[in-house]
Amino acid sequence: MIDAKRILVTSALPYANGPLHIGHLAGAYLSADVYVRFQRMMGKDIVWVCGSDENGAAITIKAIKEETSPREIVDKFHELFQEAFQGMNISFDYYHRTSDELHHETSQEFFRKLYENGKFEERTSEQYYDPKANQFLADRYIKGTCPKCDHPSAYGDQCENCGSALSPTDLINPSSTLTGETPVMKETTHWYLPLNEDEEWLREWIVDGKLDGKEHHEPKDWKNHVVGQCKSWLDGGLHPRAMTRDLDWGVDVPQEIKGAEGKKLYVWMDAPIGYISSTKAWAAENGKDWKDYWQSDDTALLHFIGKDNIVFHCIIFPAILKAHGDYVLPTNVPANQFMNLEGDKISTSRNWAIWVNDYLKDMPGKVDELRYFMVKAMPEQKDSEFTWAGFQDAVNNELVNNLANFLNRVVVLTNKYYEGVVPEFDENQMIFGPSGDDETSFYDNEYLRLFDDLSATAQFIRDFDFRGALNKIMEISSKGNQILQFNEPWKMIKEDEENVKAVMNLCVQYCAAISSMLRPFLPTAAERLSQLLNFDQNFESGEFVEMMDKMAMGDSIIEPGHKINEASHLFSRIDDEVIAEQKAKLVKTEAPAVVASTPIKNNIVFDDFTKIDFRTATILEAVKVPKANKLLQLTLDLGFEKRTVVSGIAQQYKPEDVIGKQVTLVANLAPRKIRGVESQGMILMAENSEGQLSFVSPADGWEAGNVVS
Ligand code: B3M
Ligand code: ZN
Repeated sequence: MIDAKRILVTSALPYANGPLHIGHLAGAYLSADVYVRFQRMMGKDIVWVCGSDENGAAITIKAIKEETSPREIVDKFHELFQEAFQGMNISFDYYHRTSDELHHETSQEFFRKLYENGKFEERTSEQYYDPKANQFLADRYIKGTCPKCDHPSAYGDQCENCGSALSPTDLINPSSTLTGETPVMKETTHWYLPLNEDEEWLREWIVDGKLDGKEHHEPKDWKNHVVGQCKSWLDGGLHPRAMTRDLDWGVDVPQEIKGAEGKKLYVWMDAPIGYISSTKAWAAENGKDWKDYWQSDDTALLHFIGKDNIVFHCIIFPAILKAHGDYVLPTNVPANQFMNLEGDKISTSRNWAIWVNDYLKDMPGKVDELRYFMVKAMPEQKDSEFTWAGFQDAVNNELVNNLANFLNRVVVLTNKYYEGVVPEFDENQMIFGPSGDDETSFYDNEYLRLFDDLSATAQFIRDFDFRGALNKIMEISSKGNQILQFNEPWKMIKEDEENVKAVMNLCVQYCAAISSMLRPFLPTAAERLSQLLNFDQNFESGEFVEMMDKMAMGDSIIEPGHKINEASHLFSRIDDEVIAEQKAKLVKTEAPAVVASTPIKNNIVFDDFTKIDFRTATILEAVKVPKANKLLQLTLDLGFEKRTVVSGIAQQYKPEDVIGKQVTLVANLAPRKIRGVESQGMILMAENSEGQLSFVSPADGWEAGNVVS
């Protein structure tokens, strides 16, 4: 359990290369939101930071695929992320972005400190290189078979299937994700973090909870699957890991360092430092000292992530923090496993996902319903499953038939019998408890039982067991329904009014308790329930603790005489048609080999085809078209004449790389002005499903000007 003076919570920075889906929510965001909202209710000094992860190959490859710039990609998704998080009531204290200048400065300061303290090993070695794309291949620029689990598409830095940290040279049958080419080896220099030297203290820290010989955290508080993964990496032996890359997008290696030109920080070095820069930005806007949260032993640091990020948050980032020396290490990394969808892995590339932005558009006003089911099905200890049928069942049979039914009956009956005024009651009044066992019990016993259930719910949350906590809240609601069922106030009102007063008063306390504890999970519904009870429970500064103290003393949460408002429904059923519509949207785009990524155009007749004059040609010159980052101006040799042609290949090919290339030209395409340049024809390019381009060329050394038919 966390009992530090301050709590700093981070959630994995989503890569700004694709929209958020429910798997992201299930991993690093919804669990953290429940935890942070609860700790705010407890009056804790807690800060929660996140931001968009805008560097690294994930971004640049997307930019190439969409024939645009990395800047346009990150701006698009940064905005989409904020819409999605706000829509789902994910309540970060600060949401930053790693393309921000403050982040670059923070990351460079960090790198400079490690460099100056001699924490890096500078190494020149042979690295995979794609001669066609003129690009060194690391991280997501290269993929191959994972040496650990045989997954066919492991990346150069990690296998997303088994989570293993890899290096490009670990991959079996590697290929360039830019051009598909088999890479060659080429010398380059990088700065390595000698993780092998950290093995011993990392093992003691993770397995024994000790750091520098002192107690750091309770090892049993860490999830078994997190410790298990870390142990297997440690047992496999850690190796020096390059902390820089040959890239043209990301955080520059501080330029005063010799050999830094053209080098960027490895994205998994700068991204976690994004937590620090986000905290700095928050502190600056809130008059706080960020060092109180990152450089003080009074702070407990918690990383909320998905299991594919464990190695980076439990091994690599802690090693970077330790190498710096001024920073705290995480007290816990309560990583979730994966949420699957309708029997298959969620997959962005195969469009097998429920996109958060789409859900918010399709299901307006159903945010708490999704939050409810996502917590209920949260992959806390093992992978879990989202099914639309399960979602509908949870909403209709739990939120509507259990929770809303109980709350509504209490508000309706209190208004009916007492005009909404919470009745006085006789403390010695005997009532049937929720178990409905024969002997009745005192009101006080039942009220104390409610207090115990609330306390148990709070402990589940502190233990990062959000499913257990939500289940407990629903159990309280079921008990409330049972109290009504077994005491039957609608009958007793004619025979034993004292009993009804005690029963209805107790049920109002149940409603107030549920409303308070629902707040971290279903903030909108909890707020609306507070309004129904006419009972302000904002709890932003610890009032929840006061409420629990009152209950422990046997005092009512809502005093007799308090007037509640009229009933209104908190949740409505979800119809089969709505579910059918959502399921129909789930269409997997299979791997390109199965379906043409672009449908075949309508048939033409042979005469149409003969009108086109295709010729072989050789590229003599190539220059970038000014202010057009996608275009190259080519000078082509047709043997009998030269042509100027403008082509949209600049994202993938540098001018100097296409000189001498033999291409196929559409020679009788009417000339047209493109960005002020007259283009006299068009060269043929093939595009694959990843958006990579390839020339359509005759055999090497072929004559220019030959007819192609
Ligand atoms: N951008 C997300 C991922 O691996 C990655 C997390 C960074 S947290 C510092 O899916
Ligand atoms: Zn693997």
